[in-house]
Amino acid sequence: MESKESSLETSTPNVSPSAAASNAYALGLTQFQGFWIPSTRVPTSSIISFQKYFQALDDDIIVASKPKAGTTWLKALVFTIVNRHSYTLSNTPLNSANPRHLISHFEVNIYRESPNPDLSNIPSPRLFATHLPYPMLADSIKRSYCRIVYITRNPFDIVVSFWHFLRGVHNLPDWSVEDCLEMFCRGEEGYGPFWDHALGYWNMSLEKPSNVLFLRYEEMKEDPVAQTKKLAEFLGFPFSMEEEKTGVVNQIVDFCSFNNLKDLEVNKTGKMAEIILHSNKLYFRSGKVGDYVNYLTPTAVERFNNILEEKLSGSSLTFK
Ligand code: PAP
Repeated sequence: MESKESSLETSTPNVSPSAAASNAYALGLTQFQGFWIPSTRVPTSSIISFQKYFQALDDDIIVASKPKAGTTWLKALVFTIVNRHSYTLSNTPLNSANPRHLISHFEVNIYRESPNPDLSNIPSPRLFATHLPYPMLADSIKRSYCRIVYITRNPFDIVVSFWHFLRGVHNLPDWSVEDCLEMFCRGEEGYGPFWDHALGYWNMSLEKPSNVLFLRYEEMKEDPVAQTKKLAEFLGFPFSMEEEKTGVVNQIVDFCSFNNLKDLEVNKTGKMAEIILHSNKLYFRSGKVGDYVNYLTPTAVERFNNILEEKLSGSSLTFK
């Protein structure tokens, strides 16, 4: 499905940096069903419509994430794995469309554009995405056997990635990375708190491992071939021995890599108009693990780390 998505999930077109530093409402966030929703971009009415009308099919595939956790990468991989018998890497739509245009978000695109869209003509398996936390998913998803792939990332890198993104989209020269981190410490960022978002999917991945796969950006960076094989297996599109022998997995990994995607013309110069116009290239900044050390002081890291430890205590979920 073609979408007109931008992925500015936590902002309004007129963010006030000083107010934003101290007040989630100034960032256009609304507390809804226990999470902070960027309601100027994602009206709560579209979430309610999604919850009310979406009818999951057992072979649906849903890419779930918090913004800046690796959504673009995971969408590229899922799309390529599932469609590899329909498209070669030379003629895949990914050569001319940013991954976020190929897998639409329930809340950002589909149910914002229409309260009860007809999704019955989408070829199977239908691919969807969401930034919503697990508790906010439509009940039909929770009752079905559809597959959810969740990606998370070291939250410090998410903070830095998000801060860069927001500054790139808006003119926010005075909005510091410390202000951004403060938001995350309070759990008042879009779709936050971070810990509750991650815990929801983590717990479901333990409870229903054949329906929820929990991936980490860092592990994908460390061994993308193994993680891509695991992903394909989970999605029900495992690689054959023949494909492994002929290097198909490596080719897909290389195609979906940061360096390849960022150099595609569509991602270098393409733009996306939604509430405001912004460039596809904002989704490809540095693609590194641990870049936060260049932006956050050890004291700031320790402060957020202590909060995370407390919030995640009692669970088996940890972040290095
Ligand atoms: P979104 O949820 O708003 O769509 P998302 O794709 O999750 O954003 O995050 C963008 C981050 O993923 C950027 O991280 P950075 O700011 O730390 O650099 C971006 O560079 C990174 N990214 C995008 N594509 C890839 C890829 N193919 N491989 C690895 N990282 C990627």
